[in-house]
Amino acid sequence: MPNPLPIDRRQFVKISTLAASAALLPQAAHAETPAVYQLPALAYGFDALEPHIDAMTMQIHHDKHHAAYITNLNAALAKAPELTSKPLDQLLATLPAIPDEALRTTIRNNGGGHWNHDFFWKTLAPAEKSGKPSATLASAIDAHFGSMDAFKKAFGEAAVKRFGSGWAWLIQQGDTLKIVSTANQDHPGMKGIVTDADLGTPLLGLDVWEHAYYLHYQNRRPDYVSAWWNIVNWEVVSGRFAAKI
Ligand code: MN3
Repeated sequence: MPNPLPIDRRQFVKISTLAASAALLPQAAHAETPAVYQLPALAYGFDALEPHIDAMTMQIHHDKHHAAYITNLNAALAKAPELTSKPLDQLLATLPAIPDEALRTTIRNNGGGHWNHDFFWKTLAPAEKSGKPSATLASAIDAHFGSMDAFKKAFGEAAVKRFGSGWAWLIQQGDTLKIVSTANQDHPGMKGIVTDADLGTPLLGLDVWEHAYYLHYQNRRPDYVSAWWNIVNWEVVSGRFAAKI
């Protein structure tokens, strides 16, 4: 008499595994969704930061430059889907683990570009909403730099002295505040690239690429840096700081 069982155990295990995989599919697809990066909308109009940053600069900066970083990042990740499971900040923190040098460089430049710009837009506000640092952040700035004016001077020097394109940053490292600058689209969290140590959490970042200011300020980067203080969103910056203490 033939075996009445329609499937043997090995087949059953295989079918069960397939069923389990199918059940997991929607979850897996969901987990991958954030890796397809999209251009975030600004919380204010292109002209909202005038006269400190002009509307055309904002529009080109956001719609063309930032968009291009995202397009290039998505194109790179489409060829390396195994990298899409990591949130962007973790991907940037583990760049040396990407063996393909061309891919690593593309993600360094464009992943950094996306992260830095997303952070930058959120750090800005129309001048009438710029506000002030929280009391705890203000006292930490006083303690680390002597005064708010001394902090602005030191930060401005880091921004102006960054040769070529790059960023100036205020970083919180434990209970210490530091000013650093990075080249190109490098991000302070790029371990093994920008730094071997953990630099901490960026609180404030200033884009000093010429595309950020050239239409209005031309070669006068120091004027752009001075004007930029008028449109810092201190509520957001203070919130980043408060979240760490
Ligand atoms: Mn830029």
